[in-house]
Amino acid sequence: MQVSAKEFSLTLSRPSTTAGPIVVELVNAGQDEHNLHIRPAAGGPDVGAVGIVLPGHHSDVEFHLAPGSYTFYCALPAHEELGMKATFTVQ
Ligand SMILES: [Cu+2]
Repeated sequence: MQVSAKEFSLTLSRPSTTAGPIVVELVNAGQDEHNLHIRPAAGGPDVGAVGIVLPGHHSDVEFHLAPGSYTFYCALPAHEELGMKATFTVQ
């Protein structure tokens, strides 16, 4: 799946997937640096992350997420509050 990041939103290519390995491609379509962190939607510590991607670049990371609902967000200061978050479900 692809996650497109810009100021200030995250757009997911799909809202859900079935359990199993998933490759997340973080594409920085904006003008600032962004990253992608994943935490359970109910809260708690991060279960995965894609490091900082520069504008115009992308990074692919494979995750193994247990079934559940997750929040994808940019962990740079204030970026989540400004709108860089989205919900993703693993069935
Ligand atoms: Cu960001």
